[in-house]
Amino acid sequence: MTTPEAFINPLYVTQPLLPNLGETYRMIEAIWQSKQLSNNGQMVQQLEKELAGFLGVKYLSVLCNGTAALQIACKALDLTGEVITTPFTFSATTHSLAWNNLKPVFCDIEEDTFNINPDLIEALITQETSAILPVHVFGNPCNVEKIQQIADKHGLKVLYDAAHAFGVKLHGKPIGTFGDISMFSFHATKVYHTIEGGGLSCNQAYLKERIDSLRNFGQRDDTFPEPGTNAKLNEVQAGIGLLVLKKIEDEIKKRKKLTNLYRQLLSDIPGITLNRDIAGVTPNYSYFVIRVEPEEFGLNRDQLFLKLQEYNIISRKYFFPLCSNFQCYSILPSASKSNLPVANRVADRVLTLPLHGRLQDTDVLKICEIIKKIRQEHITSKLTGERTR
Ligand code: T4K
Repeated sequence: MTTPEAFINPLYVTQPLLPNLGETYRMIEAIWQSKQLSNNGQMVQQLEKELAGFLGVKYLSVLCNGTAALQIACKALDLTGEVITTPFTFSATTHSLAWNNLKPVFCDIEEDTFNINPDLIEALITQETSAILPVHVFGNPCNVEKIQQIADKHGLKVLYDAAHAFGVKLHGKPIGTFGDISMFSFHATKVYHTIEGGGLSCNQAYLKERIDSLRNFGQRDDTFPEPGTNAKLNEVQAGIGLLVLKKIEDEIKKRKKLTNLYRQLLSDIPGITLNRDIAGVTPNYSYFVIRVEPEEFGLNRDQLFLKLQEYNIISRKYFFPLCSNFQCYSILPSASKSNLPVANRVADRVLTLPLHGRLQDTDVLKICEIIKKIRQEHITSKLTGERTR
């Protein structure tokens, strides 16, 4: 085996897709000339139009970030009481409920998709339940059909956290068309971004109107029928979003190629399992996630994470710790480890490796060689230790 050296510069889990600087300058110049910097200007309106087209959704509102978007979606849907959700997600999903005085009720996840397990949802429904908040984790669509059947049967709303699922389709149907509202994150770490930003898609005009009013202080013309907040996206970020959108298809193509290379090179390592394309899904290759089984691999996920850092490979433990194990939620009855065995097992084993369009094939080759080398060295040192004992 070759002995790969550490990367000279850190290899991050992601790097933002950057628009051409000349084009960015011209975009900013146009905004300067218009002197409209915020409050639903030209750029925001154009971005909403183009994104709705790209995402194939009927209505789309852009907001200042995905977290504020989720918080506003809870209000727009008049959610009350309890909301059934997944613990295997970024903190923002659960926090958005708590910030609306809603009680998160954690449901365990599926072993293969890491998404909420629809077979376990009904048992968690009470008189207080108003909605289900599933997450399309790493861009893999949830079982939307089953979730909708449950929601319809019990009169519940469905709010999807589609933060990772920009451009994903299921059997040709755009991901943002399922449920009552879907939230997309346009953060710099996402496959598509507006530096910071978020989007809410929905199929009904009254919801779009309510979202647009809630993000703008609750104002409708000169009236204030309800209290809102300020969650608007500004013109410069919307302009960046328009430029990034031009590059998104090429970015996804590059990520697909790198993902396939990773899969090819990591497929035969004992104890490493990989995420696969799911039948009927048009993926966006937003993350490359491996699952480390310590008994077979030799090292556990945390050991591998630290070893990779020695080689300047900065992976991420998405999503560890589980939201249900946060100090602020662990007291909830649904947060108990016995209620969430799969989520707890998965959170201890997953690792997200670098994936973005500027990564080279040679980088992926080297990362995979390093993972193999780390395992080999561990096995060799263990054997040597046993022999000398
Ligand atoms: N729901 C879900 C399921 C989510 O995953 C998220 C966000 C949300 C809701 C909320 O959406 P937003 O309110 O954020 O729109 C990151 C992001 O901050 C967060 O947006 C994201 N999920 C989460 C999964 O990941 P960190 O703490 O991992 O970010 P950070 O700063 O460590 O970035 C990771 C790597 O990316 C860095 O090592 C370097 C690189 N990077 C990052 C930034 C910000 C860059 O190269 N340039 C940059 O500008 O949370």
